[in-house]
Amino acid sequence: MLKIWGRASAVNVQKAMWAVGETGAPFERIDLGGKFGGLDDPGYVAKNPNRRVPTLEDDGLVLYESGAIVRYLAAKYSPENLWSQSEAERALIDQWMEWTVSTLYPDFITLFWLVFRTPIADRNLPRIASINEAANKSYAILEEHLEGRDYLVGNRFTAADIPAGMTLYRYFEMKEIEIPSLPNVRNWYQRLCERPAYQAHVMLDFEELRGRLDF
Ligand SMILES: N[C@@H](CCC(=O)N[C@@H](CS)C(=O)NCC(=O)O)C(=O)O
Repeated sequence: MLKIWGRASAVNVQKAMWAVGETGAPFERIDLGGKFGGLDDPGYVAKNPNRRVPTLEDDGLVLYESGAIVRYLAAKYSPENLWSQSEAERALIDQWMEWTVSTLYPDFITLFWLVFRTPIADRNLPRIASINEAANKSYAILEEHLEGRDYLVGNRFTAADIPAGMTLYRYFEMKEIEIPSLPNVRNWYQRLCERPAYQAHVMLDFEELRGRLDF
C-alpha cells in the first residue's frame, strides 16, 4: 500500500495527500515532523536526506518533493483526469505547478509565517505589507487567468489546481490580512471546497500553529 510520511498540518504534506485522496488509492499516512519529530532518524534520513516531509513509498519507489509526488500519483493513478495524455495539456499542468512553487508559494508561505506563526508582539508590519503586496500580485495573475474558466487547465480539475489551490484555505481563512476582491479565485476556491479530498486533507484547522515559530 502507498505510504506517506508527514504531519497532516504541513502544507506540503497536504498537497501530496490531496492528490492521494483524489486518486482514491488506498494509503497509510505516518505522522512525522513538527511535534512528532523523527526527521533526523537514520531510517527516515535514508529515505529523505532533506529531513523534510512529505516522503512517499509506493511499489518500491521512494520519492520526496511534494510536486514530484503529485505528478507521480497523477500519472500512475489518474492518467486521464488529474494528469493528461496530451503533451500540450501536460505542459500547461506543469507550467502552473512550476509557477506556484517558484512564484506564488514563496510569498504565500512567508506571509503565513510572518502573520500567523509569529506572535503578535513580534510581527514586522512593514515586511508583512510588502510580502502581502507580492503575494497579491500572484493571486491577481490567478484571478485574471480564471476569468471564464472553472479550473486552471482544460476546464476540468487536474494536478495543476493542487499546489496553488492548496494555499487558498490558509490564505482566505487565516483572517489576519487584507485580501483584495478576487471573485474568480474565490469561486475556484468554493469549487475546491466541495471536493471530498480537499476537505479531508487541506481544510484542516490550523489553530495549533498560531504564534508558533518552533517548527
Ligand atoms: N520542497 C519540499 C519542501 C518540504 C518542506 O519544507 N516541508 C516542511 C513542511 S511543509 C517540513 O518538513 N518542515 C519540518 C517539519 O514539519 O517539522 C517539498 O515540496 O516537499
